[in-house]
Amino acid sequence: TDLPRSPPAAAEPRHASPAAPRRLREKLRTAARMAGPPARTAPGSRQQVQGGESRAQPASAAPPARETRAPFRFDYERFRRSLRHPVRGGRPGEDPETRARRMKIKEMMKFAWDNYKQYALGKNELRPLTKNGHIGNMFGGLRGATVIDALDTLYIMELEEEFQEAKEWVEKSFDLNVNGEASLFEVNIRYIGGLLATYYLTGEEVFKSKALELGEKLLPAFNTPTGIPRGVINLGRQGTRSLFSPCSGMSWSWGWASAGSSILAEFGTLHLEFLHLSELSGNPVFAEKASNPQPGPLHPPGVMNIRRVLNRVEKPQGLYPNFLSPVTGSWVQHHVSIGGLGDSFYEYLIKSWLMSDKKDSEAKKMYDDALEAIEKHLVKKSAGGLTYIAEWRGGILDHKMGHLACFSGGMIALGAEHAAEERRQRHMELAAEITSTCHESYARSDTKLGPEAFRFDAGSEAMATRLSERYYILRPEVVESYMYLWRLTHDPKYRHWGWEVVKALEKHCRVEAGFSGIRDVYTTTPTHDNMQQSFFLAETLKYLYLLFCEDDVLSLEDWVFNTEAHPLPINHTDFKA
Ligand code: DMJ
Repeated sequence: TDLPRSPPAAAEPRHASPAAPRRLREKLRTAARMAGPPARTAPGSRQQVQGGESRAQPASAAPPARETRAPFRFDYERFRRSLRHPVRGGRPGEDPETRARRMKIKEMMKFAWDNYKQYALGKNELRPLTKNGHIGNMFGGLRGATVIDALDTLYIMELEEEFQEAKEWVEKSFDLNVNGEASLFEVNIRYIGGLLATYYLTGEEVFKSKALELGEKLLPAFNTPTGIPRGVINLGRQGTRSLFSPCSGMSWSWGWASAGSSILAEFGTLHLEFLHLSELSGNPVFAEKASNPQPGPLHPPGVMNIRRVLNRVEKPQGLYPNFLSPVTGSWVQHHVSIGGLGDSFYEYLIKSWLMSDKKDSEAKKMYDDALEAIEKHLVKKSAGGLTYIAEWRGGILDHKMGHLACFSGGMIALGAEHAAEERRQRHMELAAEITSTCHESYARSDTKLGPEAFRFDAGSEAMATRLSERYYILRPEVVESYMYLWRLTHDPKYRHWGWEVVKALEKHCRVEAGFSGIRDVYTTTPTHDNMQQSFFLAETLKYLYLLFCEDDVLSLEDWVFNTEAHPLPINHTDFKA
């Protein structure tokens, strides 16, 4: 999803996480990491909850993670041996044009990185016109969003020197000791996702330890009556509140979200990363407290619980609305979208199943059912024959697709690949048609870049009809779908379309000191928005590069990409060491 970059200023602290005594929390953590007698509180004791919303539950101890007294250690070498393909590198005998195109994209990445490094290193994003840095308000005092987002792309592209520069910044300057309001979703997909992916690719401990430390800071967001996390979290350590940091570890709903609700694409886009946090730490707390059947204030349930809540609540026509109350577990209003606010929830269902080596049948069923409802109620064909996915507002269709919704071509193709024959064909066709519609939204503009949203009403076909929807901010979703469709069909048109995007980016978005978004795709002399988004380095350039790589570079048999294009490994359950 993609959310307004306004501060959660209007949000009152509706929910306060419990102030767990620091010593007890540390004991619980140690107990979960090490075998040995788990820390226990008195049977039936109740923890005091601030804020009045959370149910007080009997506190029980966190279970030991392993049946051994040795501290848990993830076996990285074994993991590397489990991969079926090399992770990067060109292959001998490839077509020179493909190689040249890939090298061009690598040069774009170097240009984007070098300018960020020169003018904005340590800030979150580069402002390429004014040649300075942007901090923004999504990351709660964390810095270096572009560094973390770029790490795995630099590594994959074999930009060794630049990768070392980024790594050195993480080692020396990436400070997690911050105290500010962050988007749980954004910190998870960009920072946790970027750090995890880089650890898996390189085996460098610094990335793992930073990911785990940051992951723990996100846990208090789950402290709600239902265990559905809130969208905004103060990254100060829970239990360290003082006059100077009164909100440490507290969580809020976004001020703009209906009635204190949590957003489907936010709480639904944690699963992949949180399962890996548990895998790498040996601590079940991120996934769920497996042997703690009654989660409570000191034992907020992990991400697995989110599905339980979703499976309990009734879905209108089988569809998932975008706003859910973390207090009651019911929908707050009926807006359904496969674009912003809904998008990556669906993506994470199918990818959870793939990441589990197709063992997580619950996720697969939720995905299949959701897609069936979407096909039935939201997929439409325009008068001109273009297939699109409309939005749904309490039963009324809004005939609009956001740029964000264009990821769905790739997602549906990925799911189709693993479906039974009849479904496979139907879904592959649907994926190709949606991707083609998204390509039309680019092809029908003067810049050959697509608008933020396009409509199919009042005679319009795949074009923005409102001034406020004509901008392009270097988003990846369309090239993301090209990459999946290319890998799954090898139809050369996807590489052709990807190359058109490269040319358009060079022509309209490349400026003296980096790449910038543009304010209007329907003019050949667009003005720039002065922002090089971190996802341009994490996603747009990575997907373009992969489009011109052999299929075994970050093979889809070994990796799933999180929603920020950070590759996380599939758990090959049949691998014998
Ligand atoms: C990225 O941060 C992620 O792809 C997210 O899922 C949606 N928005 C941006 C890119 O457009």
